Amino acid sequence: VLDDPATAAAGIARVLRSARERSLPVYIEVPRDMVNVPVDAVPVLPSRTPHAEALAECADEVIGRLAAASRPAIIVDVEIRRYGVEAAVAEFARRCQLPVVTTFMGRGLLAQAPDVVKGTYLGAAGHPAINDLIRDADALLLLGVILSDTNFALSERSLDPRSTMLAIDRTVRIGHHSYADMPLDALLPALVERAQPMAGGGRALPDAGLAYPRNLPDDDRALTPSDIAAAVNDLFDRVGPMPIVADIGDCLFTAMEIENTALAAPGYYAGMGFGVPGGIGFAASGYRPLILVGDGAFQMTGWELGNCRRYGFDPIVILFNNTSWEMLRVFQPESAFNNLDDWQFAAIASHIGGVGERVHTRGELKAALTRAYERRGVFSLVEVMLPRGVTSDTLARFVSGIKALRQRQQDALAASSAAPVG
Ligand SMILES: Cc1ncc(C[n+]2csc(CCOP(=O)(O)OP(=O)(O)O)c2C)c(N)n1
Ligand SMILES: [Mg+2]
Repeated sequence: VLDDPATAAAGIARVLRSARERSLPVYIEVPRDMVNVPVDAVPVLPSRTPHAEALAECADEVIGRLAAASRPAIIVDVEIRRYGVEAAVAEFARRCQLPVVTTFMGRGLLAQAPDVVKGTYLGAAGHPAINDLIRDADALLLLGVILSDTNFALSERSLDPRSTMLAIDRTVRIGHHSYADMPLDALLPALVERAQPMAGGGRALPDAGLAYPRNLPDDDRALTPSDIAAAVNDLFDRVGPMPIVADIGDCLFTAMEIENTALAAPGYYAGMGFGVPGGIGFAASGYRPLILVGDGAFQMTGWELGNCRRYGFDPIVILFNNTSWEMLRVFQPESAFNNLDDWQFAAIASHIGGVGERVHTRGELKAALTRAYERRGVFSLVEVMLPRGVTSDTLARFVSGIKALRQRQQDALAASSAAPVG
């Protein structure tokens, strides 16, 4: 709060440095009666760098632990983007021959480094090979990883300090000690400098679990969400990857079955309605996005597509229309409020400046996606009709994982209340 003109400039400088260093929003509050008070010029403060000896000790320790492990692995999350170290992480992993996975919220990171990214860690909901890789790791380096349920709810391991090294929020925690003032943009260059092929690196992973669906047959079979992933992978194989903006619902789980490409989604708070407006924001930055959205979320904010004509934006929108809040139904099938009406979204598109097509079969989806890709200057809405009760393979694993977790918790509760007291 800028309530003292004598300290205002220093305060503004400190807060702006923090915004720059952390790539996070900051707040500066100006009281109404202070708006016109003159203050000193605001200096640009230099970024803070860690103590050189502390940095060397920290980097040596990280390297030492990775080198001594027989099954080391790296998990990355959003902070490696905020600190601008994605290329350095890729370089480090390459030189050490270490496998890298992203978290759920970090999906889309390192899209430029497909040789190092093995996939996304979703615990029991993900590919079994990725789950095994992380569950069995005897040294785990977590770079910029947010320890939240969104990332680790279905994890089949505890992140115990003996085998975990966590660099987040300008601190590196190793075992039971930590290095303060150790931001990723200082740590990564120090790690790259020390990188060397590791004894436990270069392990081959079973490819079977890692392959994304492809080669969607051109036939009259009804569609499933995972078919949409296959159709998008086929399109990307032909025309190159597009950035994806996804809403909440099965569309986000389906996105995990699409090749690793730039992905924006409301993973942390899971607020529905982000997809279409988020995609328009993406289009405003000059890229043509692929927007994935469910019919429930489209009911909320889909109409914003009407703004595309004014700006000449031409996003491709794939609408997963299962006439359902399917993500809720999978946990509570008995609740009829999950049934939504058929609003005929594709038919509305032309009235708000776009082109809509409704598809029911695999062949229709392939053809409609190709037409959408070739159509420039207007938005394209491909409304994919899906039967209620059919989910992507990833959401199906997520649901069975959550149900198993709940069961274990209930069993543990029952066992503890049955135990004699004292
Ligand atoms: C603003 C908001 N309201 C409610 C929810 C709870 N919620 C999560 S998923 C979901 C259903 C989404 O339906 P839809 O967009 O059709 O996707 P589907 O689950 O059918 O794939 C709901 C209601 C939420 N995450 N955010
Ligand atoms: Mg739906």
